[in-house]
Amino acid sequence: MIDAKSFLERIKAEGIEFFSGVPCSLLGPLFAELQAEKEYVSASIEGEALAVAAGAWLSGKETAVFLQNSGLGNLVNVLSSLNRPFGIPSLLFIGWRGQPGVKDEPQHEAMGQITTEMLDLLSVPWKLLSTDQEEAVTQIKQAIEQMRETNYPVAFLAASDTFHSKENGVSRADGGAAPSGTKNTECMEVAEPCLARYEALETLASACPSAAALIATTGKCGRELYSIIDQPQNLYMVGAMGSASAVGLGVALTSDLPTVVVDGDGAALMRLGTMAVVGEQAPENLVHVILDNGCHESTGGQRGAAPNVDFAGIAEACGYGSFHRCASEQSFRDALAHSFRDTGPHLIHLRIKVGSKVNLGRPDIGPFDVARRFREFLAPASA
Ligand SMILES: Cc1ncc(C[n+]2csc(CCOP(=O)(O)OP(=O)(O)O)c2C)c(N)n1
Repeated sequence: MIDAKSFLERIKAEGIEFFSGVPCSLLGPLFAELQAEKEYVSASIEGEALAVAAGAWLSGKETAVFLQNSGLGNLVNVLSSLNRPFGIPSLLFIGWRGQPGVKDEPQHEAMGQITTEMLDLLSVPWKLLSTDQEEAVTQIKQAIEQMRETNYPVAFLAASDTFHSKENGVSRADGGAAPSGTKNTECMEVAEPCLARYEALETLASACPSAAALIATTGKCGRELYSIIDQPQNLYMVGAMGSASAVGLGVALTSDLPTVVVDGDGAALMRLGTMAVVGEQAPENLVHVILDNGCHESTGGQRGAAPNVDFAGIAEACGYGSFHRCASEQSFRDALAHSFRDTGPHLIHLRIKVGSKVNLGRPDIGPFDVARRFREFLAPASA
């Protein structure tokens, strides 16, 4: 295994000065170290990370971008129409979820199988990163030479257990300190957040009309909802990070039932444009709840792209019918009651504490069956 801290030092010694990325739990120890770097940009989506790195290269720096292979699709446009024509190199470190032969979650299977072919198709040379530190550094020296010659990114795939951290654990600890500096804007409820995600989901589950469809975002949100209540109208978005609100929009536009999207701040930022589409389409039955802990808690608590985002203000600007800023259980309950009573779309921005249920399991119903159960609930007979 490679020690993340000294590995990063070695990369820097080779001339890589600027870093960007979107967290991956396989690279958790590396992200923990990156957070401490002044020259690290926590991006909202992988293509943005690569484009920010391109900007840094244009101003004279050499760069590395860190991501999960589930975000490889989000890189394609930037790779092919920015890095390629402009001849801009970068080192890519990609956590390889769903690596063939390695047991992983179903949402990682398809991309795990085609990751190397995707890179081949995009003409990105790649190597499996050695788990031996010295060998890995040799690989990286070669890759840096190669990217300088080809003026194009070179990638490393990191299998699980490639990195460890002497100083940081794998879970909350590897996110470093909890994100600080959450701004109390005039309109933000001044109180500190008092609910954890699990408690917020319990409150939500108890306040939802029995006929409401519930779509829970990628990561621990769906897993926690499942552990609170598993029911046919729950859709656990195990993958497609950022797409819960778009799926919810599709449901709300085509069904009369109240439709609740439970988003994370990281996921909402990854596809922020969807809020404009929700505002424009204006489905009256959509309740969009953003549980904002200011970090990517599911992958280790890395600080998010923008801890001070006023999601309610964005909803207002996008034309949502109502928008609520909450931090307490009571204000959340009030916002939910209002949202289930009045005409939407509604946005509830609930600031929550960092932290997850201990010994959290995973749904033992797979995504294929969840989708059919959900569809049968919304449209009996068409599943
Ligand atoms: C495209 C893509 N990039 C990265 C990931 C890895 N990933 C899974 S959950 C998650 C964090 C989600 O953060 P947020 O939405 O704020 O929810 P929280 O975990 O804090 O509840 C990340 C980065 C992913 N699944 N897909």
